[in-house]
Amino acid sequence: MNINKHILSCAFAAFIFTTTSHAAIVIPHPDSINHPNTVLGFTDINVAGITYTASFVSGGSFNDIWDPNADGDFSDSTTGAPPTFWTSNTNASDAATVIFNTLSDTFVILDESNNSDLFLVPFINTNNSNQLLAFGDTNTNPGIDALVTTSPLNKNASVHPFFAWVIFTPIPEPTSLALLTLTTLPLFSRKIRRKHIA
Ligand SMILES: [Ca+2]
Ligand SMILES: [Ca+2]
Repeated sequence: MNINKHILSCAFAAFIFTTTSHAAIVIPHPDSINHPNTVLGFTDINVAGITYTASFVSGGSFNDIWDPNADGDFSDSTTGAPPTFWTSNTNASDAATVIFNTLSDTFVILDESNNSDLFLVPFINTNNSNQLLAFGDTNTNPGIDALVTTSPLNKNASVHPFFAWVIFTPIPEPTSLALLTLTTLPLFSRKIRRKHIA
């Protein structure tokens, strides 16, 4: 093992042991009886006070999901937004840690035939706008895991189908839903009343 690798593995070990997080809830395979260890994603992932659902997308390039016309702008993103933790590697790391811990040695992602738990949570590479960085378990073997920062990846490079990109979607909190109802209902009733008068 060369010195760089050794320093790197020490850094990763420190990272793993100093990060704590709770496990997320598994989104199982639709036929979970025959595919008990295959997951489509997770829900109840809490990062910086917001709760998310995470879904996996197998293979393809970063640009296929977030920047199909490859102009560096996310306005054409298939998710309707930039990657959720694009500008916060702390939050990307926290989100990746929850996924990492929940996958443990138990689960594989999307398709058993891939027998892979390799996932990538992308975040900005400030040194090169054509490339990204990601947190993830970069060893496909479900029994061998290490949460690491990847080497820079080209945004337009297609990855193997056993690589899974992670898409996060915020889940509205019950309180914000209630607030939304409280603030929009009077508006609606005012509109209805006005209509009535007219
Ligand atoms: Ca674009
Ligand atoms: Ca692994």
